[in-house]
Amino acid sequence: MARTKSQASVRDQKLAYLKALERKILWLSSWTIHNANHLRKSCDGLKVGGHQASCASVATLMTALYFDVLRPQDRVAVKPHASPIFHAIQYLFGNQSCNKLKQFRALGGAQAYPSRTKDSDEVDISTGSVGLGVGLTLFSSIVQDYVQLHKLTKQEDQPGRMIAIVGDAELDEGNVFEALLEGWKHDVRNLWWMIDYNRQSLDRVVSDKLFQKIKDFFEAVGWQVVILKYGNLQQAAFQRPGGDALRQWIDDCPNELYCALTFKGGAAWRERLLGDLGNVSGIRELLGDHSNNSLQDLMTNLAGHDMESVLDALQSVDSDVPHCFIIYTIKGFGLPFAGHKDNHAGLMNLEQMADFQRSMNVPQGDEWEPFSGMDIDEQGLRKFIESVPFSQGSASRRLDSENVPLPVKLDFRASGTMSTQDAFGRILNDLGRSGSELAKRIVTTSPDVTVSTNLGGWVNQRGIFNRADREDVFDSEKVVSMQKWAMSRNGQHIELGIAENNLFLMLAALGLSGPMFGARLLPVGTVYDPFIARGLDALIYACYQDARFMLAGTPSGVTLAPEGGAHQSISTPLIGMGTPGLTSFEPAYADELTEIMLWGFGHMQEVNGGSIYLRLSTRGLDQPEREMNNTLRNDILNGAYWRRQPAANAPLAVAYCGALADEADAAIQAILEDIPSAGLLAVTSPDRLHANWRDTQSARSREQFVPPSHIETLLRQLPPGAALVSVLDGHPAALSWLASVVGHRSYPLGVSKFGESGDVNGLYQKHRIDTGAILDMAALACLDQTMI
Ligand SMILES: Cc1ncc(C[n+]2csc(CCOP(=O)(O)OP(=O)(O)O)c2C)c(N)n1
Ligand SMILES: [Mg+2]
Repeated sequence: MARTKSQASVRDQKLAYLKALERKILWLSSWTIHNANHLRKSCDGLKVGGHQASCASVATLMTALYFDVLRPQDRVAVKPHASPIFHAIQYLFGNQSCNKLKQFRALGGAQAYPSRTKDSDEVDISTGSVGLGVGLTLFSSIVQDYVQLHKLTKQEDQPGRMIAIVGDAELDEGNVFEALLEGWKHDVRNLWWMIDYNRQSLDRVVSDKLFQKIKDFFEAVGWQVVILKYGNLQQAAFQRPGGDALRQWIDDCPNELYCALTFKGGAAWRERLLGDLGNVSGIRELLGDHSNNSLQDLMTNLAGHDMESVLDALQSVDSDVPHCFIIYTIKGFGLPFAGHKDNHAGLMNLEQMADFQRSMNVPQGDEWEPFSGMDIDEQGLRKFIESVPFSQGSASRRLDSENVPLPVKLDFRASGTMSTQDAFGRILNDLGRSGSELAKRIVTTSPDVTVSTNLGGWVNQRGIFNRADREDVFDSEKVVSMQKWAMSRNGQHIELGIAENNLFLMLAALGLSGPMFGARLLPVGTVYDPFIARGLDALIYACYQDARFMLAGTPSGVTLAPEGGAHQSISTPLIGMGTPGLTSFEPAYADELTEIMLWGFGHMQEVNGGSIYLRLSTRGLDQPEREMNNTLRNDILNGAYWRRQPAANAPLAVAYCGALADEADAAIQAILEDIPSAGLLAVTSPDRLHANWRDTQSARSREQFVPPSHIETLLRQLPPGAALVSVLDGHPAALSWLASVVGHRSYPLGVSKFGESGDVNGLYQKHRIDTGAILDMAALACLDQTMI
C-alpha cells in the first residue's frame, strides 16, 4: 500500500513537471512566432508568418512524447506547422540556442518547417510538404527491420519506434494511403502515427465523422486504432446526472459548431447546452456548477489537451503492431483564436499577446528564460529534464556508419550492340554474383518495374527481402521462368507496388539508413523515366534530407518508340539539372555507365556527396572498341569529351547526349565531307557540366585566377563564333546553354512534345532529332555564318 502511495506521488510529481513544461512550450512557441512577426526588424516588409494555432493543438502531445515517452532510438516526423514547438522543446533540452529561436524564419535561424539539413537541433525527419514526413516514417520502419535482420546493426540495439505527428488534413494526401497499403504488404511494425484531430485544415473545418473513416482505413490494413477523445474533466462530468446526455451531445455536435462555440466561449456553450439539453435532468445543475470560464475549460477538455489521458494512452502500448492514435484537440487551444476557422495563419496581436503573457505568468523581460515564472521547483525540473529517456543515449542522434569499400574498377566489359539499360542490369548482375562488400550493401527497389528495368538478374542473385520466408511457388511447381521470386529476410531487393511516391520515400529511408540506424546502405532504385514526375515531390524531398541513393530512370525519351506514347519523358534532363543533391548522367555507352556507377557509389558516401540519377535507354548502340584510360574516365565523369576534336578553324561542332549518339555520329560523318574541321562532342552529364561552369563563374566573380571549368576547357577548342548544334532525346534546353559558355552560336535540337507511339526512325524524324534534322540545322548554322 505504502509503495503504491509512493508510486502515486512520483507520478504526481512527474505530471506536475510535464504540465509546467507543456505551458512553457506553448509560451515559447507562441512567443517565438510573435517575436519574428512583431518585434524583429524586417528589412523587406514581407510577412514572416508562423502558426501559433497549429502549435497550440500539439503542445500537450509533444510534451508528453519528448519528456516522457520517447527513447533515444525512436525517430520522429513532426507535422510541419509545429516547428516552433519542436524548437522550443529542443531549447529546453539545451539542444537549441536562444538566438536561433529569436531568428526563427530568418537566415540562419530556426527553420519555418523542421529541417534535417538546415536546422541545428537534430531534426530526425524533415517535413513541410504535408504527407511526406508521415509516409517516410513507414518506410523507415521497413529499413529498420532490414538492417536489423541483415545483422548490420549492433545486436544489442533495440528497435526504435518510427513516429509521425500528423495534422488531420495531411490525411487528404494520397501518398499517405499509398504508403499505408505498401506498409500492409510489408507487415510493418514499430510505427506510430498520432493524428492531431483538431478538425481544421488551412481554409476550413473538416468533414464530420472523419474519424470513423480514418479508423476504418487504418483497421483495414491491420493497424491498432486508439481514439483519445475526452479529457479527465469531461469524463468526470459524464459520471454526473445528465452526463450521458452531455456525452451524446458532444458526440453528435458537428465539427463546425464545436469550433465556433469554442471560439465564442463559456456563455455561448451555456446558451446552446441549455437550449438543447435544458430539459434533461441534471444538466441545469451541471451548468450551474460551472462559471463561464470553467464551462469553457470543461467543453474544451479534449483528451489531446489532457496530459494524463495522453500519457495513459501512449504508455499502454505493449506491442510492435502499428498504432494510429486519433487525438481530439482544438486548434489554437489556450489562445484567443481557439477554434476559429480562420486561425491557421492567425497571429496574436500586441494586446492579445500581453494578455497571454500575463495569463502564462511570464515576467516582462523574461520572455526567453526557460524556467522563469513556472511556479515549480526549478532544480527538480532541471533534473527531471536531464533524466527523461530522450536525454539518454549517445551525444548525437545522427549515428556514424563506416564507408563501404569500393573496388578500383567494375569488371564489366560490353561488346557488340547494347543499351544502357541492359548494361545497367548486367553490371548489377555481375555485382550480385560477387561476394564484395559493395554488393552486400546494395539494396535495390522498384515500383513493380523490376524485371522491365533489367533488375531481374540482380534479384535472381540476391533474392527479395521479406520479414517472413516465402517460397517461389512457380519455382516449386517447376513452372519455367527466368525470374526467381523467393522472399526471405536475407533478400536484397525490396519490391514495391506501382506508386512512385513510395519508391522515392523508400529511397529516402534507405538512403538515410546510415545516420538513422548506424548502418550504411547503398540503395539503387529503378523507375520508368516519365514517372519520375509522378513522385517528383517525394524525390525532391528525399534529396532535401540528404538521403543518398542511385536512381535509374529507364526507359527514357521518345526512344522507347513503339512502347512509348504516354510513356515518353521530355523534361527529366532538366529535373536532373534542377534538383539539388541529385547529380544526373545520361551516358550513351556501357563503358561510360560502368565508370559513372562506380563513381556514383563513391559520391553517395562522400560527406559533401549526394544522390545519382542515371537517365537510361533501351536502344541498343554499337559499343566503341576502346580502352578506358584516366583522361577518358575523368572526362566522362566530368560530363563531356570530344569524340572528334574540332580543328582550330572549325566553324561547327555537334554535341549529343545519350541514345542519339548514332544520329550525331552519322551527321558528323556527312558534315566532314564538306567541313573536315568539324567536331563531335559527347555529353555524358549536362548537369555536371553546368554545375561546374556555374561554380567556376561564381568563384571567378570573387577571386582571380580560377582554372577553367571542364566545359570551358573543351569548348575553347572550338573557335568563338562557331556554331554548336546540340541534340538529345529530351528537352533542348538541357544542352542549348552550351553555346554561351565561350561565345558560340546555339542550334539546339530536342523533344518538346510527346505522346505518340511509332518506330524510332519515324519518331526521330517527327521530333526533328534524326540525322537529317541535325544536318538541316548544321546547314542553317553555316548559312547564318555567311550572312553575319
Ligand atoms: C503538399 C502541401 N500542400 C499544401 C500545403 C499548404 N498547407 C500547409 S498547412 C495546410 C493545412 C494543414 O492542416 P492540418 O494538417 O490539419 O494541420 P493543422 O494546422 O490543423 O495542425 C496546408 C494546406 C503544404 N504545406 N504542403
Ligand atoms: Mg488540422
